[in-house]
Amino acid sequence: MRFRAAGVVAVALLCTGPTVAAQSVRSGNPILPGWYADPEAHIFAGEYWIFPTYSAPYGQQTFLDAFSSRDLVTWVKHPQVLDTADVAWARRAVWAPSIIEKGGWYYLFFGANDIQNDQQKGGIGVARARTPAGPFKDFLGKPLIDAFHNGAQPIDQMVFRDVDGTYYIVYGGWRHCNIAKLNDDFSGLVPFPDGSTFKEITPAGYVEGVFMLVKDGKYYFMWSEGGWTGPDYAVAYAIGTSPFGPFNRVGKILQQDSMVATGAGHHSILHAEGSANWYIVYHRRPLGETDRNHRVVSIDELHFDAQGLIQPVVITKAGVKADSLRTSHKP
Ligand code: FUB
Repeated sequence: MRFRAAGVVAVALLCTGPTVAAQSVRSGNPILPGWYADPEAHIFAGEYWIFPTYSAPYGQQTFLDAFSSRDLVTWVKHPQVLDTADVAWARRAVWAPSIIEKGGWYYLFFGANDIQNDQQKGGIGVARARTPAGPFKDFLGKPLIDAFHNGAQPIDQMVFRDVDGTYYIVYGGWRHCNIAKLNDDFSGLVPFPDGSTFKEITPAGYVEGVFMLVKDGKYYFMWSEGGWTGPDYAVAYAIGTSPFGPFNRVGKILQQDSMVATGAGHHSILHAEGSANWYIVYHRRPLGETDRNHRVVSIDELHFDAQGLIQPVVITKAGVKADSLRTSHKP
């Protein structure tokens, strides 16, 4: 099913050629149809992909849809790439997918069941498939992380590949964030040299929704803060010299705008290697919406200044210009 955002602005100037007209098309916001949240955006095999949480009451969050695009404007829905029917231990609250390709497999890490204590079954699981469109099947038959460590609820994971090729999982709700090292086939965790498996790297203000990237030797640690059910949900960030921090808060980069939307948070960053364009993909609540689950996925530009600081994001209804992977980016 192909979808173009309702707000798509096609400013095709009458006397210009097709190139200018194509560049004038904008994505509009939101970019995905329906209620979705916690989007993680990627580029796989020459296409943009977004993996969001299906933002419904917990009992209905039993699957994940994915979306692909060649230009950030037209999105194709891939329904139910993961279904709890294929994950014996997961029954609800399937949240915040994080996906990474390795060795011909796509690994999808997800939270399930929203466990409140170590006696409950659930946590962070791994499923894998040969294509980003799935179908993803449970890889371990049990959660990868099934308990609280350092106070972190096992949700909101992100898999991060460091510049030396080491893969880490960073995750955590309830105001605590841990980092752990993944083993080669993502079937388990490898203890650090000091014997610990989970290291806490929580910056001041952290609530949930961690996203990490490395750029020009700087480790950017971003997170969501405020309550996700309210208007003040926001994204802040810190910069460190390694994935272990220490991460000192720099400031907020994404928040509500009373003219555009409320509750802007739980984001990811999208960037094609060699491109000058950086994007932030996030969820927000349309003006006037107060239902906690009525969240929509949007995209806007992200800018770094000359010192590498992230400039506050201007959230928009127009979204971003069409950006075709085939034409605009160097390999
Ligand atoms: O979508 C469910 C939860 O809401 C996520 O895990 C949190 O980060 C918040 O966005």
